[in-house]
Amino acid sequence: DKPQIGVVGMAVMGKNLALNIESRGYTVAIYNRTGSKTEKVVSDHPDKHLVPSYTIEDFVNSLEKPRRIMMMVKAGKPTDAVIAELLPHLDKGDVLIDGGNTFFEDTMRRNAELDNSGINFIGTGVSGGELGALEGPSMMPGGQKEAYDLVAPIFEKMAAKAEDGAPCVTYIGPNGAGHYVKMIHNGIEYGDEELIDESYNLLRNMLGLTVDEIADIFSEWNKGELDSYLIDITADILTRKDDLGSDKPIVDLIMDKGGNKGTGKWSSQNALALGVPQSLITESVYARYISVMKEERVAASKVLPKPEGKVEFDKDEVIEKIRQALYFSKIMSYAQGFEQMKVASKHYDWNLQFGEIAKIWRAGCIIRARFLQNITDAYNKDPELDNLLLDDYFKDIAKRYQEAIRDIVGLAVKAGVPVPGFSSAIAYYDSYRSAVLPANLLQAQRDYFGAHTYERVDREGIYHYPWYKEQ
Ligand code: NBP
Repeated sequence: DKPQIGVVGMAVMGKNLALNIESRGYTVAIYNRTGSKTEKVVSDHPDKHLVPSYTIEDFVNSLEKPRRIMMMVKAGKPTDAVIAELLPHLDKGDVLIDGGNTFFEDTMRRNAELDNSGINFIGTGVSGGELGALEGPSMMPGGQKEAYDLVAPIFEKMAAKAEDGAPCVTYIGPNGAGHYVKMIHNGIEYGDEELIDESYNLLRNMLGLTVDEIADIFSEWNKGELDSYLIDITADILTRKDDLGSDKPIVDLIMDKGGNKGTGKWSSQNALALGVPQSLITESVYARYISVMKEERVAASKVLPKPEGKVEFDKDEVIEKIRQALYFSKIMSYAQGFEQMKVASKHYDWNLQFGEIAKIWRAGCIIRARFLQNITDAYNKDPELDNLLLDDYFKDIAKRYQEAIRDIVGLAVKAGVPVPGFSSAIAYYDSYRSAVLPANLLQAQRDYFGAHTYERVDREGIYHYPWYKEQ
């Protein structure tokens, strides 16, 4: 049998995806620029239906037609380099798939360029890390629909399965839609992590709990509406001790400098470009940036005073309020993420299906969580929903938990524990539910110094006030 699909790139993701596809009953062609990696994959897995090639030409020729080739190489220039090498050997109707963490505008460009040569191009988000790639990731494919139909049977088999058995993959939309949705997924992931980290910080530094006690709290929270992969791994992380010998919790020995690979920043930049409020992801990116300024923070901690006086509270009550504040903020974060996708869908003409997107995030990916089902339900009830907050389930949570987040943000500010995520969540909520905002004064200021004009609430038209005329 000729291989039904080929994978280019035998680093951890490509190797694991190839093994995953093979495990679903396919023969998989594999290729890597550095041949020794291909050799190693084959020698480590002698019983698998893997067909190695050591030149691009042999690799392409080994495949069943129309060819299906999945690239799992470093995003950016390497992806263009691999496409340029493959192109002379491909035929019209072949399907090229990019599973890297590619910037969606690159995917839009490549899709258009390849379309001119008659080559189909699918840009797919793949979430779930190394293990997800091997056992079943959540996949977000975008490109020509007819090309997706050619890979759908394989994708549906290789993807994670949700509790109801549904595969965590669906056609997202044309050209860059899949990579766009993956970018927002990653941005939302930044938000989830920031909110969990703020909760941990409050439990640790405002309540003074031990790491073990906090581990138990997260385990407990994971049994309820916060049930999610990230809460689960957080509870696990907090139980782990130093692997280099001391009996300290490993979390206390890890340097507090947050890394990033840019997808959160892309989400924020895109939100700014589209004019969408995206404060949760943006604050999460900033939180990582300020964390990296470790030396400056250490120096500042010695000269800038913290709040004076002690914050009084009932411990158990505050723990429950932090839980509510976390869930409330998470909802604001997803409301913003889906809002951004709604605006993007119109802007790029993608016709995104939000219920389907929430559905394929229920398993396999890093942000998998019980409450994604509530998002799917909300969009099933009303596909045109303006904002998640207007759905009955989310409206009810906001109603019941808003007091808790107000209390927690107040306490945190008093205690001097930074909560940029929680603060921006309640600020977004209060802005969104305000019939009147002070932008009336803003418009007056803009008109005063720049004659930028304004509209009036009591009559139609565009106005300019005679600011410089004596009254
Ligand atoms: P890397 O992102 O580290 O990329 C290494 C691969 O790219 C190797 O196969 C390497 O070949 C190949 N490559 C490079 Br670098 N430059 C090349 C070039 N000019 N021509 C041909 N091949 C080239 O691998 P990874 O961590 O497995 O990730 C693969 C993709 O999946 C990335 O886009 C990543 O962002 C994405 N992703 C990763 C995760 C994760 O959890 N790691 C999750 C989801 C998505 P060589 O062996 O010859 O150097």
